[in-house]
Amino acid sequence: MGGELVTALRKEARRLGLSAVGVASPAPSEHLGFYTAWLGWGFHGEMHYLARPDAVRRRGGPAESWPDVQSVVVALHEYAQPDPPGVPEDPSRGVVARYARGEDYHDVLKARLLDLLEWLGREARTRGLADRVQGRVYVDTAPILERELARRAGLGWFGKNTMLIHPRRGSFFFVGILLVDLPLPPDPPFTADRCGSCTACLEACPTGALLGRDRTGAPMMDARLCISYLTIELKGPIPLHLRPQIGNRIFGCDICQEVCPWNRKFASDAEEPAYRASPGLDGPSLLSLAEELLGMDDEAFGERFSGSPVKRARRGGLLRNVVVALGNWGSRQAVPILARALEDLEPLVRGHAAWALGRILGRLGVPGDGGFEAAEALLNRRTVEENPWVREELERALLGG
Ligand code: B12
Ligand code: SF4
Ligand code: SF4
Repeated sequence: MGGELVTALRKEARRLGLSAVGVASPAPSEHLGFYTAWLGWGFHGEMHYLARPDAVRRRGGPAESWPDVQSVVVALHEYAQPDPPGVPEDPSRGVVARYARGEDYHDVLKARLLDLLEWLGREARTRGLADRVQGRVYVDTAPILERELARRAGLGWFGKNTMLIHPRRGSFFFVGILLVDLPLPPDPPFTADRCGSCTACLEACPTGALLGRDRTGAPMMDARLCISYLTIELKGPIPLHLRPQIGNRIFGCDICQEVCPWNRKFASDAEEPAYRASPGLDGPSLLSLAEELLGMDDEAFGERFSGSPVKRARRGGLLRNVVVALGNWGSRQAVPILARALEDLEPLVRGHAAWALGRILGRLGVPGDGGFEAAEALLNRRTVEENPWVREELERALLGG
């Protein structure tokens, strides 16, 4: 009986636009030990919310979040889309990771899961299985090991890039969790490792964030090195040696997914219109975006990016990333806008602008085309700059980066 309901549930999920659904038992986590070891190595960097004791405890299993849970419904929602022509090859344009080009997935997927919960309640009543079904919906909104549950629900394996990979869909999807107080027959867990001898993601990662599998088979990442962390989660300065590696990625990173043969073979453009790129996030010109951001205060930024994942970086963080990308472009055309960024109210922006001008100076030399203007902007700022970290960046930049 429950089996028929799950078949109907999958059909309804497809009708709602979800890509795949699986059911898992709410048993305690098998990966919590790995998770706490990962925290112990410090690989989470400044994502302190991951290490809060209450949040670690709740990762011990879905019942820690909601004691009434009897089954876990895991849904995948695809967001794949092609890069716009010319991107990422053109260094004068910024790359926003696919997941962040459209509307915020937290809202989109949560709404679909609430619809699914309502449907499940109606259906269980009609079939005489329960008078009502209660549930909880989480999309990255509670301390739950979402990917472990997805694997347990039979939806895929952990690739060496640490992504959950579905054998016929690749990995460009979000994971959403619906806990229900209705017993449903669980799907068999996905036990195979389909990466085989492939190491494409490990080789392609520009910062060496992917460390391969440990003895137990768990793929490991030092998140402090991941461009996604550096451009979204890190609120302070980006470590010097990692800035060049970021290239023109201004929000998130998809490289270890782009090179994965499972995405090359199976990822297809998302059906969900809400995930399509919104204007300005589809390979924007770095110069125009920097211009736009420099002309905004925090409030205007919040309005401009309302409903977009990009809002998470805040104005200063996004501008920091754009300024780093301008330095990596290294063109004299970037000098005037970087000279403006050197006067920004936020020290975070001024310090990275100094670095970017230093890179251009180092490349072109003082007498070079644009080199003189870069040196002049740095020297002018040095006479008035009071922030010790920005002063340090200025001194280094004047020595040519
Ligand atoms: C923190 C976080 C990040 C961090 C750290 C990422 C990481 N790999 O740990 C940063 C900021 C770097 C990040 C980046 C991205 N993220 Co993120 N992130 C999260 C978040 C909030 C928590 C993940 C976490 O706890 N990591 C810590 C590790 C230790 O736990 P884990 O990844 O869940 O699983 C580990 C164990 O299960 C273990 N394991 C696997 N097999 C086995 C076997 C055994 C025997 C054992 C013991 C252990 C074990 O290995 C896994 C990886 O190390 C989740 C949402 C959530 N609540 O789960 C989203 C989530 C993982 N992110 C997601 C996405 C989309 C991204 C990005 C693609 C965004 C982008 N384009 O920039 C990148 C991808 C980078 C990458 N290669 O991982 C999706 C992933 C969907 C998928 N297909 O896998 C999630 C699930 C969000 C969602 N709800 O859809 N993210
Ligand atoms: S998202 Fe980018 S930086 Fe992070 S592990 Fe993958 S390739 Fe490396
Ligand atoms: S690129 Fe290769 S090793 Fe990396 S996740 Fe994909 S199949 Fe696995």
